[in-house]
Amino acid sequence: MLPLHTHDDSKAFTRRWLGRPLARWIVLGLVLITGLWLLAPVNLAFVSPLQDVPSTTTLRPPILDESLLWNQRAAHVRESYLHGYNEYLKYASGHDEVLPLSKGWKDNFNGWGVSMIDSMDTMWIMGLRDEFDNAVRVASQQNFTTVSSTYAPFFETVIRYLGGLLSAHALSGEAILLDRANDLGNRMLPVFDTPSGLPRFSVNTATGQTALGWTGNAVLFSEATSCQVEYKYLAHVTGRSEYYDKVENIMDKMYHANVSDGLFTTRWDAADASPMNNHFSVGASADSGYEYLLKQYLISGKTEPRAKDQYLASTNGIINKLLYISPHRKLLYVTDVASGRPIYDLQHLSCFLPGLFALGVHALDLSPRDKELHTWVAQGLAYTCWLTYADQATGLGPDGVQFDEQSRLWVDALAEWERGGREGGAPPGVSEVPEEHAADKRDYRVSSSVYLLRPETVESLFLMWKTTRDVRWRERGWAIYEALEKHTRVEHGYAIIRNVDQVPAETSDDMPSFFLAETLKYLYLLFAETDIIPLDKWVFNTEAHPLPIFTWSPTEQEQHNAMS
Ligand code: DMJ
Repeated sequence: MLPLHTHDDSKAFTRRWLGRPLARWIVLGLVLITGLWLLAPVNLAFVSPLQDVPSTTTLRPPILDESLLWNQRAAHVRESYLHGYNEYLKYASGHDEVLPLSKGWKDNFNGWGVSMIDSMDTMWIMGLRDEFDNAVRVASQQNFTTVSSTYAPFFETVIRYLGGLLSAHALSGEAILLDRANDLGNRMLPVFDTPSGLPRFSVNTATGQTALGWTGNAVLFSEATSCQVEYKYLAHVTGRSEYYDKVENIMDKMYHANVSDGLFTTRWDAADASPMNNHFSVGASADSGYEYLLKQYLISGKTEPRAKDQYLASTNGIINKLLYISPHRKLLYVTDVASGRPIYDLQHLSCFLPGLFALGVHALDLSPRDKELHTWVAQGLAYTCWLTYADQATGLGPDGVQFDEQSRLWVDALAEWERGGREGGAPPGVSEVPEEHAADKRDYRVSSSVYLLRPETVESLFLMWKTTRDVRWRERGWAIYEALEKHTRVEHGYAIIRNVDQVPAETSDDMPSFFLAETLKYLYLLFAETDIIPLDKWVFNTEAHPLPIFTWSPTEQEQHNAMS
């Protein structure tokens, strides 16, 4: 048997080796290679910050198998989904949402189990087949009728339930899910029985009676124009043109409305489809209306040119009228404008917009000028939305911020930069400034400090990553995921927090269904290495439910053209 080396033995062994000329050359060579490797730019980033490596991007040692790392990260998100969903099943099964602190439940969306139906496609995408099969069994028993005097809110029921069922059907092929979607879509049709065809706020799905909501006779732009993707897909798969006619009539009214700059006010009169106020926004009351212009064009296999033309006109209006740049940090943001005056706010809800612009650049054949502009908007806005997270003590983003009134219209700053010969490389609002932890140096104050587990920023990060392949968007998503785990995960699910700039975070007793349906789905898809939902084959509804792109048959197209 060979004797084991002692400490002294090994010293003598080393001396003997280095005494040989060949060994000396080998050692020298290895030292040289290591030295060169350490000086490589990728490694320098860990020693001294390079200018083009923003401090807000998580730096970590390079790893050999990037794919493995990202798939592991996706697996973490799947575990998070299971934690949230299992706690929902344990304490709120059959109800809409779990109350994660008190182990209670609430029925805020008709009591049909929205957390389950809203996230069936998440289960499918994550490969959770047992959970999915159980959900199909439950959904197949659901008759989607409201009890006597209650009304289903049309917009929320469409985006969460109808969108959820259709997507789960499209992904899995389960016929019963289409049957249930068709039944629900049909039960909601009475909402369109208004003089203009703009939908009423809610409907009793047992009796067909409809009701006004908190806005009275006014219909919100987002609520009137965020049912088209779902109903048109339903028309396509069932062959029922009535579904198409009802929702295209609304678009027809909007295409012919007397609006300036391609922008739609937030309130519309159900009597004659005329604008009722002078408030413009891409946030609350408007958001998905703009989103669905592009998405109707894409889901119809680019066979609805009116939707694309309106998208281009509207994005032009957004660029010219709603984009502002902050005075010191030069942050690009999108504000509401009321009676011609900017409000200087940025809502979390508006942070879907950079992702929409990125999708437009990716999917449309834009003119060179539009391509350049839309790319800048996507980058600048996505970065600002991310910074509103990175600036805070928790690393999570507030529901609303109020910018400094010294902000300027972005197009003015842009024109100045172009007149000056495009000095400095990046246009104003597009360079990436560092995060800022001092509240008085941010160029904005937090106006709504809660984080409601909303998806819009991670949705945009997902689309930025998919359309640019710039890994920094992915890394930022990971930083948000880590913050979510640290500050919102509780024993019985995930809980919204009261103040994003306060650590330890104080949680509140709510876990909205869109956390399972959207936030975790977008994070999972951002990290998963496989392109599970390719953007040229699927279109996400505004609740993150992917629906397949289709084309209208020539006869259908003829019928549609006759309508327009
Ligand atoms: C979701 O229900 C949808 O994304 C909707 O379009 C806007 N608001 C919530 C999430 O914040």
